[in-house]
Amino acid sequence: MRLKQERGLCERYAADPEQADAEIFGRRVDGTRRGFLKRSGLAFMGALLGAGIPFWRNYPGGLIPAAFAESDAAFVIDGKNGLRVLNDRPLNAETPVHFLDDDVTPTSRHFIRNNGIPPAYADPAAWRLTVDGEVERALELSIDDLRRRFEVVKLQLQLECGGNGRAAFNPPARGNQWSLGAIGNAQWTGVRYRDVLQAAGLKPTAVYTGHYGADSHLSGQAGKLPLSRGVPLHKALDPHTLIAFEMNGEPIHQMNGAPLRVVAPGWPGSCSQKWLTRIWVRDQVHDGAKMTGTSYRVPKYPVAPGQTVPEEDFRIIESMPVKSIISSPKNGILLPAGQRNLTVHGHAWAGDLAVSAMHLSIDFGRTWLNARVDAPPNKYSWQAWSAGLNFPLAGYYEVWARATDENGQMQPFAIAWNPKGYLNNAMHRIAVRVS
Ligand SMILES: Nc1nc2c(c(=O)[nH]1)N[C@H]1C(S)=C(S)[C@@H](COP(=O)(O)O)O[C@H]1N2
Ligand SMILES: [Mo]
Repeated sequence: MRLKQERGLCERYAADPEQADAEIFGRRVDGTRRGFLKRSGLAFMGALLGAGIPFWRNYPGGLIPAAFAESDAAFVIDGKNGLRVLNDRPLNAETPVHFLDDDVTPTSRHFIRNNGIPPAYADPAAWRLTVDGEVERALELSIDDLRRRFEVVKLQLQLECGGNGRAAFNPPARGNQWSLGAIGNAQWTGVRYRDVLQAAGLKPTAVYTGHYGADSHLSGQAGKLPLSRGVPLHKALDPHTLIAFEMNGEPIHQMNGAPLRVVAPGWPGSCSQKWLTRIWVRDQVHDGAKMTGTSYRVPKYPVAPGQTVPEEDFRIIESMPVKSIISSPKNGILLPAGQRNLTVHGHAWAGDLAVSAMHLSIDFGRTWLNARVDAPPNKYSWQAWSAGLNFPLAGYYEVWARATDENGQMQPFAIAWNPKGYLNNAMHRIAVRVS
C-alpha cells in the first residue's frame, strides 16, 4: 500500500546518479554543491547498481534500498542526523522518537515533510514576499524589510504533521507511514504574521489566508502546486504565528523551508508554508492545493475503522490534539540485574492549549502516577516531563504515557480511526525488561 506510481529511486539512479541525486535532494544549504546524499552514499548506490538489481523494474518508487540500513554509507540528508527516510520523492523523513529528547529540537533532528519538489537554493537577499488580496495596500517585502519594519521575535514552537502516527492505522490509511517522529520543537526567529497583515491593512472582507511557496508539483506541470494552504484570520493574528527566517539561530535549513516560511504552531504542519513567496488574504476559506476535498480533514463525527464517509461530512483540522512522547529511555531497554529504578522523560504538547498533567502507568493502565510537567518557556512550545519509576519484580513491563490538556482532554488508548489517517494521538508505550 506504500507503492507509488512515480519513478523510483533505483530507476533514476541507474540512469544518472548525479542527476537523480540533484533532482531528489536539491542543492546543499550553502548552494554550492549538488546533492544531499553523502559521497559515500552515492558511491554505495553506484556499487549496488553496479552489482545489478535484476528486478529493479519492480522496485517500488518511494522505497529506500534495505541494504542501506545495514551500511555506514547510509542514506544521509545533508545537515540532518539519524532521521528515518520514508520516501525519496517527495523527500520525507521522520525523527526516531529517542532522538527527540532535547527541549529545543536541533535542526539536525527536525523532521522533513515535503509534498512536492523543493526549490533549488535561492539567494535570501533576492527573496520577496508578496502580501495581497483583501488588504488596503499590497506589500512586497524582502527579508531585510521584514527585519527592519517589524519586531523580531524568537519562540520555541511545536510543529507536527497532521498525519503523524498514521503508521498505526488499521485498516491502513494511504500517505506517509509516519510513526511518532513527525514532530519538532525548534526555536524559530521571525516576525509576527499579525504585524505584517496589519502593515498591509486588513479590509473588513478578510476572513482567511492563502499561502504560496516556491516548491513545484511532482508531476512537473507548470502552474500546478503541491500545497497551498492557509489559516482563518484569528490564527494568522495570533502573536505566536510567525513568518520565520531563522531556525535555531541560523538560516532555515533548505528542507525546512529556507529562506522564509510560516510557522503556525499547534495546527497541522501543512498550515506552515515553507519557501513562502505569497500571502493571499482571502474573503472566503482558501481553496488552494490540499485545502479542499478530504485533505487535512477529518469526519465531523466518530466513525468505525474502515467506514466510508461522504466528503461533505469532513471538517478542516485546526488545533492538534493533546499528545506526548517518551523520549528516554529507548523502547525495549533492559535494566541490569539489581536495578529497579528508572527515570523516564519526554515531551508533551496540546495544539492551542497547554498540557496540565502527565500520567504514567507500568501496570497496563490499572494505576497511574503523576509525572512532573514543566511550564513551557513560551506558549506553543512543547513541555518537558519526567518521572522516577520503580519496578517491583523482574520481568516484562510497558511504560504507558498519557498527557492531559488544560480542558481535561486525555490521550486515548486506541486510535480514533479516520479515512485519511490524521490526528493519531494514542498513548506512547515503551517496553522495559527488568533482569
Ligand atoms: N511549500 C510547502 N510548505 C510546506 C509543505 C510543502 O510540501 N510545501 N509541507 C507542509 C507539511 S504537510 C508539514 S507537516 C510541514 C513540515 O515542516 P518541516 O518539513 O519543516 O518539518 O511543512 C508544511 N509546509
Ligand atoms: Mo504535514
